[in-house]
Amino acid sequence: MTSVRKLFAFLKPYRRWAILAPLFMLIEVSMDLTQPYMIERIVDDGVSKLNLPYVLQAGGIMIVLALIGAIGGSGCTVFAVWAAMGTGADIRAAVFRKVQAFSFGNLDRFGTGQLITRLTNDVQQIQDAVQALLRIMVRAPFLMIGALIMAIITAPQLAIIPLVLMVLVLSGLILIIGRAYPMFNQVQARIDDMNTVMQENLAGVRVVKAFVRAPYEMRRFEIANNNLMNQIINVARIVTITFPMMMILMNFGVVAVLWFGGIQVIQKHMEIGQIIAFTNYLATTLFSLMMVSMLVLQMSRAAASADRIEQVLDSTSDIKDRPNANREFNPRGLVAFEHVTFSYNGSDSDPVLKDITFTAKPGQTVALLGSTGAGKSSLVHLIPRFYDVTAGRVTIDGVDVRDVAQTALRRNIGVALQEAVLFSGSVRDNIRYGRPEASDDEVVTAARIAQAHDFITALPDGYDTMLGQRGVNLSGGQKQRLAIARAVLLRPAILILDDSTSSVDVETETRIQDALGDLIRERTCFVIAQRISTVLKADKILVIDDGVVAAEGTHAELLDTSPIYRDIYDSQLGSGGAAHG
Ligand code: TTP
Ligand code: MG
Repeated sequence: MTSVRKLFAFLKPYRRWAILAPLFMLIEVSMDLTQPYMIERIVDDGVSKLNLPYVLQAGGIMIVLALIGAIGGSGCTVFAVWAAMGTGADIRAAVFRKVQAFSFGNLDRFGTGQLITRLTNDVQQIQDAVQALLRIMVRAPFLMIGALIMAIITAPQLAIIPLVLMVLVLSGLILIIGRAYPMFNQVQARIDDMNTVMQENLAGVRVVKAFVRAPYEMRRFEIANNNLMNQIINVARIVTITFPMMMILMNFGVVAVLWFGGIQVIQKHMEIGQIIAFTNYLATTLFSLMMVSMLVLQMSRAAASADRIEQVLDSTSDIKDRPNANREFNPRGLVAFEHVTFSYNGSDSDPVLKDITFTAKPGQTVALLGSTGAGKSSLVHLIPRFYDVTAGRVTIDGVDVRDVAQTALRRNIGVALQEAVLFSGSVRDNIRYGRPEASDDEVVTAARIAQAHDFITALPDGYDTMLGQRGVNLSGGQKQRLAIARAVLLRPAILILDDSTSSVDVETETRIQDALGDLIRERTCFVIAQRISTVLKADKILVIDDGVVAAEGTHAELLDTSPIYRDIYDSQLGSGGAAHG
């Protein structure tokens, strides 16, 4: 419940509406409370005494009061909606902002499906709860207490009836809520599961189709979907007995009122109008009590959601800027790994990189070669600090990357990640993603270096062609080339190309390398490759094998000294392979 209190901070900017809503509700409640009294007057003073002018006059007053009440009610609703929607939007923004600050490690832990649920469904729960709270918080208790007092004033002889009923109802509600609360957390967790299946399926729909796994995916989804349904039914089963229970108690109450009240009327201690008003007040009391209980239920569901949102907001990124981090970092690009060991789950799991030491100087192209899973991507991810080393250190121009502010650090590093991800938007916007202010000339230059200019100009709208959701789709190699252009456009001190030409033909790859030549003359360039042809001209080749540097040198040196390199060379370009270069 502490998280609920924390989330209430988000209501603060909207406190004007959050205060006005209950105030307007007070107007409606007071008007509602007068209605049974007016009916009593009309029955006992008007109808019973056949006084028509009195009936008309009192009827007129009733209508006016009802109108005032309606204004109060609508005002409350409007203000409550403003406050709730504003709060919801702010929470969503805060969660989104937090996710932007997440490290790769945080993202690995939460997973996309969960983050989506928390950003949508969980925020929705809170939004609904705030709205309900602002409308019912005042209405239900005031109506309940007001109606109870009015009932007792109307017929003190019958006061025991509502009091006994309320005790019974309250004990029932406490039992129900106590059982329902823990189940709401389960509901949200099932929504997580369903979103994860759905999100994975949509992202990988082509693979699903290619492997004809739709039936399997359907089953997976069905299971998640049914689990969710069953969990909601479980909660509902408990919650739904509230209403019948209330109705039964209420009917008992009415019978009791008519029974005891009838005796009083016969003995001339009470009038009929009093009994009508009393029954009315009794019904209002119990209905309000039920509203309070529904609100409490909704609040407990919102509390479960609030916890989940707090988990996101409270999780600190494991990659943080140090307090005195360098924000004006303009290195030349001397990258050094000093006895770097790294594992994805801290020091307790097997390291994927072990005691890596090497340097890459400005102007050098360092190639990383090695079989899949050897740790090449993991290694370069340490340079922009996507993850932190477990032991040892990575320095740029002698400065530990952990001493540099992340934005300052990453401004100097252009990365084309192994998986080329483009955004919906124009080709141009995709290329200048890292530097939106880049001129059209710069975009074209970058595209030319990446050998993307020709195919871009052949697209229907050239650089303005829209990609993604409702736009053109590109081939794997075309996407890779845009990703290279995007990295190149930054003109970074350090350029990292992670298997960026794996889907590009060898000839185009050579042209990209030649074109890069000018650009990287004073920069440090990391090239990861599976193909040996990609690395032939590198100034330094690191052969990575199972997380260690197995050999280091130029192509010519390695041919002589490294059996592993020799093997790779022979298998790809040697005797049997297609000769190249
Ligand atoms: P990578 O560094 O991704 O291996 P790689 O880049 O050399 O392979 P490829 O040529 O196929 O791109 O992975 C090294 C090891 O780390 C591998 O055993 C998988 C593991 N790993 C994780 O545990 N978590 C992760 O997020 C990643 C990326 C890898
Ligand atoms: Mg890789």
